[in-house]
Amino acid sequence: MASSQHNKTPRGETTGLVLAGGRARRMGGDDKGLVELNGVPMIEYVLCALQPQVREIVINANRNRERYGRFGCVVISDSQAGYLGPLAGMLSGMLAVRTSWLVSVPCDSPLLPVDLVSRLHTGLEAAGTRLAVAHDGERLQPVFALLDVTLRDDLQAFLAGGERKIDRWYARHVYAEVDFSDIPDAFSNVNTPEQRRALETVLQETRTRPGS
Ligand SMILES: Nc1nc2c(ncn2[C@@H]2O[C@H](COP(=O)(O)OP(=O)(O)OP(=O)(O)O)[C@@H](O)[C@H]2O)c(=O)[nH]1
Ligand SMILES: [Mg+2]
Repeated sequence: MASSQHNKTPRGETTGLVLAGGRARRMGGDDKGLVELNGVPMIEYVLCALQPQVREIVINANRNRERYGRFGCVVISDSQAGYLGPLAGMLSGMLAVRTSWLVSVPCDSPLLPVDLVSRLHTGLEAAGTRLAVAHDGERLQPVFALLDVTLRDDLQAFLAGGERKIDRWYARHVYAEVDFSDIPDAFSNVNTPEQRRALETVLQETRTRPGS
């Protein structure tokens, strides 16, 4: 077990949550985290990039739990059934973790920034907020977020009120928008078979494998 001193660092106090609980309708309903990019499940790229940045990783999946379990992480399903959207996954993560902070990332962004967590923490501390969200220079990337776990009661009440939209929940809070305009491509995500093929080509050209 890591020492208590180590755990007081931002990394030591942050759990990674990989959101893989969606329906992937634009991918024909395939379970996106398990869809392969050049022969490797998409989620493996995300896990390799995130692992050095956090204390532990939780995978949020609503299908194929056994297969996701083979990646060596805790796997949790949404605490509320019905595919209520990414906020449902974030709440499930916040209810499950043992750290003070949760960083959420989607399973379909294999080029995830290797300094995502440190930059989100820096932005959050500078702004003195409980929530920090990535911005790629053009738009907010709402599922790339650092959350203080004490926000869970507010999120639970929001969802219990029938709300679903992530932007509307963020609008209830003061949050830090953290600038990643120097690396906008790091947020490329794979929603369709065409995007999958295009990213496979990029990965081949740059000889990118998980963890490289
Ligand atoms: N836990 C959970 N995660 C979700 C849910 N809906 C979407 N997500 C996640 O939110 C992230 C961004 O969503 P999308 O890229 O639109 O994925 P998706 O909803 O599976 O795909 P589409 O059905 O094609 O929109 C992905 O990591 C999804 O796994 C949900 O109902 N529950
Ligand atoms: Mg997506």
